[in-house]
Amino acid sequence: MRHLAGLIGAVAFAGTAIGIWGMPGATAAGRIQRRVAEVGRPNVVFILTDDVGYGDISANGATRVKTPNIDRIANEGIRFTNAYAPAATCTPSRYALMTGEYAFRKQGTGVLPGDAAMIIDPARLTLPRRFKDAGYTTGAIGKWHLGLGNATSPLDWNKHIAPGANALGFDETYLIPATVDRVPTVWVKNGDVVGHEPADPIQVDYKQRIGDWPTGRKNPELLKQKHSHGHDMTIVNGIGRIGWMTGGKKALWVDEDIADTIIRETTSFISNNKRKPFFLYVGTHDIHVPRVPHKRFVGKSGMGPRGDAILQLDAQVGAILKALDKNGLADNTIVVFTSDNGPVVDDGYQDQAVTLLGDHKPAGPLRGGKYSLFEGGTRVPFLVRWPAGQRHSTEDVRKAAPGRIANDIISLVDMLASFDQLLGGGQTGQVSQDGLDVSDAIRGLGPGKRNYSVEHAGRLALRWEKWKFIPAGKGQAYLPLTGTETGNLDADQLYDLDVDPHEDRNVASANPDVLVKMKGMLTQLRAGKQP
Ligand code: NG6
Ligand code: CA
Repeated sequence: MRHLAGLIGAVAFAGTAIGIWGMPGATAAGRIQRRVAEVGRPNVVFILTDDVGYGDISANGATRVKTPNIDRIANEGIRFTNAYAPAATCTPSRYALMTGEYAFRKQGTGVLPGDAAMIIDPARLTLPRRFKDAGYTTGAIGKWHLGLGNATSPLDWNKHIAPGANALGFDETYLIPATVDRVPTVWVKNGDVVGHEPADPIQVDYKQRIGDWPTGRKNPELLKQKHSHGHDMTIVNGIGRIGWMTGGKKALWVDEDIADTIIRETTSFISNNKRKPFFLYVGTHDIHVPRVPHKRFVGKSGMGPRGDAILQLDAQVGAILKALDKNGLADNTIVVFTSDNGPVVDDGYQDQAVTLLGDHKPAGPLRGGKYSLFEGGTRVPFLVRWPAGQRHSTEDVRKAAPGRIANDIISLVDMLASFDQLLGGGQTGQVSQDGLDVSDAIRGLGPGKRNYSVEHAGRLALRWEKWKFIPAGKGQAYLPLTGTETGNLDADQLYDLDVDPHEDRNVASANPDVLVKMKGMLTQLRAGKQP
């Protein structure tokens, strides 16, 4: 009898628990829509930093450099320890974020030159398009690096440039076309070069020198920051770039002011749109090369320009958080802070990053960095704060406290599917879809649907549960110019990340069954199937 009573009690309890969630049931979609119905549609500020490593912020353990504003997002929200960028370089990572499709499925999605055509088809569903379709105002400010214009004619910087980010669903754009180390070194606002003068046309070439401006190769004495490798073409603002350009003198950005331009544009976007839901994508230049922070930050980290750029990045985040506070938007705005790929110390300029690094560990406890198949290549900071959505009522089955740490595996390729759920669901099935719905994890009600992640650095590796598999492959094991351990080896590698987060002890031969399973998963994934 006692057993039976206990059983009935358990059933009754389970019944209550289901009842709490009402008819959409305990699905992520049901829960998130209920929350949105309660608190109203949240704004989203998605801060995608450049080359910031897992260990580059104090929230993730950095001690030599302090990032109080970035850490505030973690302290008031959730800090993920197993979040992945979809690739170990910028363009493929951002492609996957915007489309929900891994870049390895599409040719031509490697790191792009500054005059490349846009690699995303305007006809497909994208992250900004999903928000725009839902009635949001959408903006993109900062680094783009997904190409501009179409492939049928060469990019003309002296005319209105289309299609560009605006054709993918962004209402307002204010962009660094590619990277700051690539020409042209100008801002593009809604498809037009800011400060362009018809009398001084801009010409850009990535194959041969164009115009008569000095180059880093011929006139190194003109450089204020010398290159260590590459970056020896046209000199702009005392810095050698990738590619050649001439013209547009009034339009050229001043590297030292880029962070302040991002602050100006983001804070005015936020205050202009405070009365309607918005999605704002912020691509910081920091902490990519060239690292030339404003003089307010020079010398402040004791780690040279790379550390100073981290402080400048923290100030940009601080300004964004302050703008949300000031406009009364903090409670129902989802703020994400993450990075497009892992860290690199020397990425082509002599900026003292190597000599002043000391005991700072850009990738934290992880091995490798940008360009690498090891965890440091793609495991990135991911902090998310949504006070109204992460504050759970007492009925919630799993409660999240502010400052919570989440170990759930998530990927930036999941953002389209996850925000789709937030907006009511149902649209992401339209496209080839690698993303999974991790909205529960983002709300602190995890786990999300993901227990694996593809790691893409030229070729593919796989994280699954606690395991990391890097298939045997040729290629350099070490890139001497950047000091990167690539993860390439002539034999299969398997690591148990629970006990060996730094991927030092290859346990492939002791775990043949795990290897077979993970090879099978990769085969499925390559074929476009969920494993
Ligand atoms: C490399 C550049 C590097 C950086 C990278 C792209 C050289 C020698 N190196 O080719 O400096 O620009 O491309 O970085 O040119 S990313 O973060 O945009 O992917
Ligand atoms: Ca990058």
